[in-house]
Amino acid sequence: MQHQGLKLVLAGPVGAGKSTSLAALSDIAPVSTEMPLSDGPMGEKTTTTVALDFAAIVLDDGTPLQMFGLPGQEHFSHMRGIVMNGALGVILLLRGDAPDIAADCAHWVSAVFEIDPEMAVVIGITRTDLAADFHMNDVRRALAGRLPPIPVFTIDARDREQVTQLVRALLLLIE
Ligand SMILES: Nc1nc2c(ncn2[C@@H]2O[C@H](COP(=O)(O)OP(=O)(O)OP(=O)(O)O)[C@@H](O)[C@H]2O)c(=O)[nH]1
Ligand SMILES: [Mg+2]
Repeated sequence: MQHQGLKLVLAGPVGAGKSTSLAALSDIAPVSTEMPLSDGPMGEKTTTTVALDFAAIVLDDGTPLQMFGLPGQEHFSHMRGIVMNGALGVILLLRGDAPDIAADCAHWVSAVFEIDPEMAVVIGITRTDLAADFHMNDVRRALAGRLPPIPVFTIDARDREQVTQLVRALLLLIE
């Protein structure tokens, strides 16, 4: 599978922008499993991923990647190990406008390392433009003492350049 590209996974809670960032990266529409949100729309977001997203991507420098997005809902947590199997790295997306980003961060970092304690991870905080009081320190505190340190960036999941930078940061950890 290596010649088809390194396998990377997008993880994180509902609405963090996993499907959005994969669509931003990919020239063709990713394979997706979107279903209507059963509790009704969350703002502009009307659907949620129920199994996985997938896109084969070639970065501008020619690097081929296989990228998978996880479902954020806890209901589908059994998909995480299946989708992460064979992955070399995880991009953890967190909502900057969440009520308790430190708790989200701690929860998702544990969920990823529970599946693979050696996994390379970078964090992207999305939706900070919508967050009245987002503080990077809340995230740093949730990660305090963790070795190796996990790089953290703020990104807009709709912006291809910003998502690409996050992918490159992850590839640097893997190399
Ligand atoms: N304003 C703003 N909106 C953003 C930003 N990043 C992502 N979004 C929006 O946030 C929503 C993210 O939704 P999805 O991409 O479906 O989220 P997901 O992580 O795939 O969620 P599940 O599949 O339900 O787990 C979309 O409506 C995006 O347009 C940002 O930086 N700013
Ligand atoms: Mg999704």
